[in-house]
Amino acid sequence: NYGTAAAIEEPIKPSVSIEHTKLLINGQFVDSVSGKTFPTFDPRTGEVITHVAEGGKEDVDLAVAVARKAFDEGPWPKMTAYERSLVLLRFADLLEKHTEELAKLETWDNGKPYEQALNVELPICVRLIRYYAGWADKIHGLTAQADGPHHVQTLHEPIGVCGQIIPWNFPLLMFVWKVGPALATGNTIVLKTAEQTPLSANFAAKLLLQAGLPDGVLNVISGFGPTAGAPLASHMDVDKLAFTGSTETGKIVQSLAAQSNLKPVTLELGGKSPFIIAADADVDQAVELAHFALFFNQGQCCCAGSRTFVHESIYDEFVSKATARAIKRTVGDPFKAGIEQGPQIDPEQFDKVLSYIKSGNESGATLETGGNRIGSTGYFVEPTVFSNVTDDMKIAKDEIFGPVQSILKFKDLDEVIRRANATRYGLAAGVFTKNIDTANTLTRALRVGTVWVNCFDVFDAAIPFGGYKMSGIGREKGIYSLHNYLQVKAVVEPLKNPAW
Ligand code: TXE
Repeated sequence: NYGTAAAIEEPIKPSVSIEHTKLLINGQFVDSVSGKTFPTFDPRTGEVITHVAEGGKEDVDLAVAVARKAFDEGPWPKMTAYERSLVLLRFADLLEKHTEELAKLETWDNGKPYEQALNVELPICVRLIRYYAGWADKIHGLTAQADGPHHVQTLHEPIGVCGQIIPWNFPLLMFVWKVGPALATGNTIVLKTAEQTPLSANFAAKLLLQAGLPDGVLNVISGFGPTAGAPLASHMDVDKLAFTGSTETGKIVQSLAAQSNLKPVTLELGGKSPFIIAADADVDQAVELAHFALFFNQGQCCCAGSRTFVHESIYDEFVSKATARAIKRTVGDPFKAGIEQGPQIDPEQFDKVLSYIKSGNESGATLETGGNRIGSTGYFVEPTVFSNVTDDMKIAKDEIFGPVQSILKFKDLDEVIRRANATRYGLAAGVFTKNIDTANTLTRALRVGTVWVNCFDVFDAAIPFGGYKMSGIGREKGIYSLHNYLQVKAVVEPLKNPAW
């Protein structure tokens, strides 16, 4: 019963005002040099929410020059680490104070359930900023033993001006994942938001200014990939690039970085994560977790458990229960209480998801439920389940990025390890079993950046996240993210009296 989607004919109007639609450069919200703007849309209806300034190369140049000055002349990198930590702590307090407005903007611009934005994502953002505030004054180098009569120390210094490009699936979360560690370590930033979702990051950037961030330390450009993202990736005065998005665009930005000034690049890209359910699993619990692993955030997660591997002994029961769970999923206006699934982000993603469903049907997978658009406005897709999916099908190989669960059958552990690893991606995996040996075997054998055992999508600030293979380079969150934003300087001094 997908009747709830009818609610979108009368979309709930969010009670939040949109104040920041311009580019943030040097502490001021300004028009773009070209004066151009572009619309951002409500995915529930496809209607325009507002127009935002469209940044281009000239704006990126201005923002980088400002960030360069703020880095070279200070005060940010030269402030005490404690003062930087206090700015981040005040920012976290402000995020907490404005949680409802931020969550409303996030749902309006992105379509994700408001309850998810408010109760899950915003608290994670606040916690992550506090986590990196805690690191700011705990960054220090080492002393090393040299063979000769030398005193050797390492200084861990900020890397400089950081270019950061973020996607639309978790606009605010991606914003804090990027700026948290970069600011804690004393860098300055030019960040480009995704063209689909510019609103919440602008609001959050304003809060950072209120928290005491000096002008020019964080500059935010809204705009499109080729015209605003590419000039940032290829800028000669950007010292480091961090990107989250598709593997295809990841290749482009890495190549732009290499062809310009060889700036180091961290990439967090796509995935096709296996979720492996062993024969001993409690089927009801496995169904619920596998459902969450795939359908969370409309299936628009880089780490979505999008290949559900189920042991043959429980396969039929699992398929029938997973289908029942998908049918029960509440889809509708994401501002409505109790709604689990809102619309896909935009017409491109909506068409992409429907075309993969078509491909699943054509390749011989069994469509258990779903498969269609819901309603006639916005980008709502029925929760869809395919069984009898085989490894060679496109739906088992490509990142669909939508609410489409593909259930595959396996016989034994060696076989599922081989099949789970037979992909160009390596972002994450889920393992569901009561057997510790099965869990240990799988956690070691899977070539992925995160293995969630009997859980999924646990995103504490301290847990590193990133991919093997074509899912990316480097890790975000935790202590690991700090390394992306630090240079190591070796300082070598002769010892006058080597005996001491
Ligand atoms: O991604 P893009 P899109 C995957 C997912 C999705 C597909 C396409 O499968 O269906 O990617 O989504 C900027 N130079 N993910 O087209 O293009 C762009 O403006 C510099 C997985 O939205 O990678 C945006 O800010 N920048 C993913 C950002 O890159 C460029 C999240 C991401 O957009 C650019 C999103 C260029 N030439 C999509 N072209 C994840 N890892 O979570 C685009 N951009």
